[in-house]
Amino acid sequence: MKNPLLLGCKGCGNAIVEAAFALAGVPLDVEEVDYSEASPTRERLLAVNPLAQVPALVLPDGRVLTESLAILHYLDDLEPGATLIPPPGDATRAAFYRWSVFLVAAVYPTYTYGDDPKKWVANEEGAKQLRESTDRHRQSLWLQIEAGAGAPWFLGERRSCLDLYLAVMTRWRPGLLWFAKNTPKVVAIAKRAAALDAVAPVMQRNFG
Ligand SMILES: N[C@@H](CCC(=O)N[C@@H](CS)C(=O)NCC(=O)O)C(=O)O
Repeated sequence: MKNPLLLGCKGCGNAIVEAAFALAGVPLDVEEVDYSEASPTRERLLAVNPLAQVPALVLPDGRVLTESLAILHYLDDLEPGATLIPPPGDATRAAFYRWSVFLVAAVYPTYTYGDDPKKWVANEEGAKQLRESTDRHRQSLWLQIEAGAGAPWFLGERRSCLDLYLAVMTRWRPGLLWFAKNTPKVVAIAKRAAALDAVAPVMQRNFG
């Protein structure tokens, strides 16, 4: 195996990683897997990532990297010129730390527990409540992100992989209409990032 291999599914968080590799100009192979319980490719995903989540990256030497932000840090080490992460000493680095972890540690779990809520609670009523409460909580998180957003990129003049998270995550619940109405700064950044030459084909493949 010559290139890193990314396990992912269409429209999932692996699109953030794919976009970052494209921006960095690092070749990447992609393998489609489906994390759902009944899927024939779930065993394959579990063998790579026991958490059964995508993205999961297999490096050419066999090492495995999971967690989107960890993969982006790895890629930034490989290609610091790709402007994924503000370099040490940059004034935006503290904001990058804050909001990158906010996206993966606050926003992402609302999907983990809300996408298939039956996994986590005893009955249908509980599942309905968990779906509603995680959907509601996510909206309040996005309003905080909107309040922290700069222009033309999230960090202001400096582009970063935060913009890629926004490009992909605004395609998920609560949906583009909600984002357009409630988080116009986030949407402007997301659109700008999705239109980058390297990123547009990734968006097309995942959401087209
Ligand atoms: N913290 C992880 C979250 C990854 C994640 O939740 N991915 C979703 C797809 S977008 C997934 O695999 N969901 C299936 C599950 O959680 O069981 C990351 O940042 O990579």
